[in-house]
Amino acid sequence: MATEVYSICFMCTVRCPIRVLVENDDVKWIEGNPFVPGIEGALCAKGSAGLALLHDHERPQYPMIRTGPRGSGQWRRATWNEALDYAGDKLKGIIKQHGAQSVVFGERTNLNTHISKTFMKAIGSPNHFTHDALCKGSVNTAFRSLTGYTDAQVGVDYANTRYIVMYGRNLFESLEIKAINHLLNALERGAKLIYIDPRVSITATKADRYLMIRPGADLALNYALINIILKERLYDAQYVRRWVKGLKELQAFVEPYTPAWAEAETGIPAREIVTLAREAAEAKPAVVFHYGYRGAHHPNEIYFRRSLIILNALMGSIEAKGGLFFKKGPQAAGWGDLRKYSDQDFPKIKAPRFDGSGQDRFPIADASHGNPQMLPHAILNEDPYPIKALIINRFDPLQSIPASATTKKALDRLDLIVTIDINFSEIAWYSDLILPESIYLERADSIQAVSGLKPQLFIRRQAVSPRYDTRPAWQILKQLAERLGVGRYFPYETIEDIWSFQLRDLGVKIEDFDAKGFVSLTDQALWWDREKGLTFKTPSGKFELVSPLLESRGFPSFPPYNPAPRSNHGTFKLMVGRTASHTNVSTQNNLYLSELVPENVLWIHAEAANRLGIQDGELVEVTSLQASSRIKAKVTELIHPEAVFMLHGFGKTVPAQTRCYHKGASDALLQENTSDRVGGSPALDETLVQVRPVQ
Ligand SMILES: Nc1nc2c(c(=O)[nH]1)N[C@H]1C(S)=C(S)[C@@H](COP(=O)(O)OP(=O)(O)OC[C@H]3O[C@@H](n4cnc5c(=O)[nH]c(N)nc54)[C@H](O)[C@@H]3O)O[C@H]1N2
Ligand SMILES: Nc1nc2c(c(=O)[nH]1)N[C@H]1C(S)=C(S)[C@@H](COP(=O)(O)OP(=O)(O)OC[C@H]3O[C@@H](n4cnc5c(=O)[nH]c(N)nc54)[C@H](O)[C@@H]3O)O[C@H]1N2
Ligand code: SF4
Ligand SMILES: [Mo]
Repeated sequence: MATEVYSICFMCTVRCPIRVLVENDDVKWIEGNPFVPGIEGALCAKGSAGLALLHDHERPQYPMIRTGPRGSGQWRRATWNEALDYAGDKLKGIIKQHGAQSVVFGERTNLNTHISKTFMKAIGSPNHFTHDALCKGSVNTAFRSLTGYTDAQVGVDYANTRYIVMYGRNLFESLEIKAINHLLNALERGAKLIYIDPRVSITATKADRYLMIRPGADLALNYALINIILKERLYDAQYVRRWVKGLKELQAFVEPYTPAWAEAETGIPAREIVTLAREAAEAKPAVVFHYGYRGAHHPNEIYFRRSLIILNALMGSIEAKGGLFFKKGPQAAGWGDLRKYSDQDFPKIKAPRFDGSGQDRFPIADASHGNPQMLPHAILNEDPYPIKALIINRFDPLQSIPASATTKKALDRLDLIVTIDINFSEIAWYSDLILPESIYLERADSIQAVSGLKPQLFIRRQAVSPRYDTRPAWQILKQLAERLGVGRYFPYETIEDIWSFQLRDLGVKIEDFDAKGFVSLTDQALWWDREKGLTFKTPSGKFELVSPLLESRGFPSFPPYNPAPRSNHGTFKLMVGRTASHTNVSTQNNLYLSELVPENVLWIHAEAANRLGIQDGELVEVTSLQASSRIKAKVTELIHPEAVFMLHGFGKTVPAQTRCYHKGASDALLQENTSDRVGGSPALDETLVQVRPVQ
């Protein structure tokens, strides 16, 4: 008999609600949860490929202890007890000799992050980091500097927008299903989409207007847009008067940045810039200047992201239907809050963080996430102190931190690397111990509260039993904590214990999820009153153009524009991005997805290719100051002549992943590890490379 299990997809981080058809403890079918507005049965290619992941024998099947040199692929099978004892003993020795701060835990934020944080607080180390800075740290800081909220507390009302401008937010490839469905509906109703990118992405092909911009010059475009909007009084005067502080300063600052000036910097004709400003203003306040998702492109990222958020404020679109909104949580809908284990009382930690997050190095970055790109530096230079052990969960520092040759050198200095993963990732293969997690279809996880206009709760229920000798991370971490003498902070045995702990103050029962797999906490979209009810969390309670957060740490709110470095004939800016058929660095070995997109290629402009004697489909060598790699060329007119582009996540070196082994090139190997020191993100699209044909 087939049963239906409502759960949450985890083929990528978007976590769409799903319905799984199960028969004889096997998954027969996966589809989007039909009851969730915006999902209504939809699933992307990656979501469907969860079936291939479940049955993949090329994933770790039991705990493994390294027997040969790191990365040699020599392992022995261990029992869970043996593996956990091994990690526990090593960690105890390291903590005793070097202090708890010498242990770093890195993960991609997930439903159990409150449990990972509990683990680190319990052992007394300040060094838990998430991927956030590598993804959107500068967007986070930009939002905090203007509104007091993080980017995670803000959303886009795609469904009702009338005019949306996206700068390299390649939504139709770098997917969020709900957002796409809502936007497609809005476009059908006549909304306009303007897309700006040095490369003609799939989203460009869906746009009403596409503007090819010189790489790294978006801030110049935005300063010119602000210039015109202020000069022609195209802004929402009532909203701005009521909520925006510092307009005079902004006006004086943008004075020299005219559309004619921006044309020279961006390559976008001045009249196009003026048209964009006027069209957007006509649709206000149902306008979105999309603030982006991966905001890790250039060293001035925070100022670019600030300029986007400022454009929304000028349009009066913050907390406006069809614009941006502040996400409302369970409490805003009259319920209690979801509890977290990480809110227990822990002994105070005195040591500073390893990465300088919220301290000297990145004074205003979000220290609750940290700055993982500092890991290699901190280990290699023992700055600020020795780091000896790394625990990794659902994150791959060897592909997700730029300049991976340096990362590898740093890893060589560690006494212990433990990886919790579902794949033989680059980091798993380079570890001393692999603790394999059960995949999302084989496990249940902590309940998820999704804030928004209509806050909801979702639950990942286990669809089938684990195919192999694997465990959920919440269990692994508790069992490791027990070996370190801090098991008391993990007062649960089963997932039901975790759920009832989480739900205790909320007013929702676990049975409430049964019918549809989720709980809606309100029927009404929750908007704040635009005249009286906006609550910006800034010192003045307003949208602050001149930012105390920035200025108190010596950073200007409006630094003069620095031209984007011009690549000359010999070099190109290396841009990176995603495809609809893969998730960052996770799915390249998936049976179905590796068939759809087996390798990455290097987009290069036809004129440049011609000059260099490069033919379409031929192997080329790409060289940066960090490394050289070989990859096939895709010769095209659809990219700016100063840039080349490759997909992120290829160039794998783990022989156990036979389907993607040595396919394409790794962007992380080529990239420089330089950062936006104000906003906190690495500059992943800033590396200059040379390209030559392989003879
Ligand atoms: N060079 C370069 N670096 C980048 C980027 C880039 O474009 N280029 N992009 C940045 C961005 S935007 C982001 S968000 C980060 C993402 O960085 P990562 O988090 O490293 O990337 P992911 O592919 O999301 O996931 C990484 C690991 O999680 C494992 N995994 C997947 N599912 C599970 C699970 O259920 N349990 C466990 N334990 N592990 C699982 C995968 O096998 C994989 O090894 O990278 C950033 N770094
Ligand atoms: N299918 C799929 N969907 C995903 C993911 C995935 O791995 N696969 N990952 C998720 C994650 S973690 C993230 S962060 C998001 C990322 O989603 P997006 O932020 O949309 O990012 P990317 O796919 O990295 O695309 C970056 C785009 O920026 C362009 N670009 C590069 N330099 C510049 C520039 O100077 N100016 C402008 N205007 N554009 C530039 C590139 O050409 C590329 O098209 O996607 C999410 N969704
Ligand atoms: S976007 Fe696709 S892969 Fe990501 S959670 Fe949704 S269905 Fe799964
Ligand atoms: Mo990301």
